[in-house]
Amino acid sequence: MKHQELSATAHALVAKNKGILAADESTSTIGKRFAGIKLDSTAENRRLYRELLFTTPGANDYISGVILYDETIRQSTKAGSSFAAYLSQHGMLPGIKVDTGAKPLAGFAGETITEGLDGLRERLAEYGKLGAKFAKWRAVIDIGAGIPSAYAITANAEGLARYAALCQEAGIVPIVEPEVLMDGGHDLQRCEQVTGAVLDSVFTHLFAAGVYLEGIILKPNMVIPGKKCAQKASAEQVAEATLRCLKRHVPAAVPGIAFLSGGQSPTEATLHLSLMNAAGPLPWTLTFSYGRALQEPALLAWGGQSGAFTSGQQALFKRAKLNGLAAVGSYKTSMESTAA
Ligand code: 5MM
Repeated sequence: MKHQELSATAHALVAKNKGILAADESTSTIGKRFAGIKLDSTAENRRLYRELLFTTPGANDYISGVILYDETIRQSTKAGSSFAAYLSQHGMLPGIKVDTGAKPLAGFAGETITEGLDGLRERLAEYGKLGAKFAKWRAVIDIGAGIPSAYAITANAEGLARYAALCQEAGIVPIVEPEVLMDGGHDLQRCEQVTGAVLDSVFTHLFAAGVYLEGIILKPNMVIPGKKCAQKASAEQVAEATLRCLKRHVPAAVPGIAFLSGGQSPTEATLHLSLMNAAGPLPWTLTFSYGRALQEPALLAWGGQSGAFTSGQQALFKRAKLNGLAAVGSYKTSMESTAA
């Protein structure tokens, strides 16, 4: 029974035309985003901004679920509905980030290990009561001179597998997010090699931990050159390398792959997704689980100004709609100027 529920939730998250809004910025990250629009990061401003996102008219046509942060899942709309209840009532599944962040990995300079396993069983039980149907844990792998080490990859993969098993025990679908960062000067080939090695290790550990693959969502990076790499890749090359890497390393039992945007511009992230979906039949559904690539235009259009609340919502709606089209391979860059 639990397997059926997990699989149903996972499939709902990657329903046709739909993807996930990542709105689980920790207090420190949302503080940096607000600093960019010169807005104080108070609990009320964070609540107001999340209300803007979640109550965007029509967003539920393209957004299947929203990843929340611990503070956010305890907050409510101005009208008094908890965000989790509001999202559920509007056809969007509430999710929760449960890792406690990537911390320096002892003995491995420049590498991190994602923490948050202590007390996770109890926290998942509480989040379940608060309405969470899925969860997210992000492991971070950096590419640089001599890194990533085999140990950092293994340790992070094991963390993801232990988290995923605990989620499924609680009836919560785990989003498994191993992010290979696009910082640095590495080229496309190096990103493909590291992403492949990371995915191999992740699935080896998920299998060893007995995780039910039909009841997870994978949230990977796309295969893309580092920001400082002189050799740029075309959108077609990114799509081709990403698909090749995923086909080689992700079992067909996984129902859906929902990409992170990782610092790509909103339009790049949409185009890459659409090209992959236009490339033909795939073993899994490919969609988005974007944070910045969905939110950036909305945050800028709002700018913390009460008179611009609707403009912020329109900007989010536009990105949600275009990514919804990309999730079925129907996005064209010309739609950027015509989409409402
Ligand atoms: C929304 O950002 C998430 C939270 O990050 P912090 O724990 O650092 O505050 C982040 O995990 C996000 O869900 C993923 O990286 C995808 O977001 P992007 O912006 O890369 O699409």
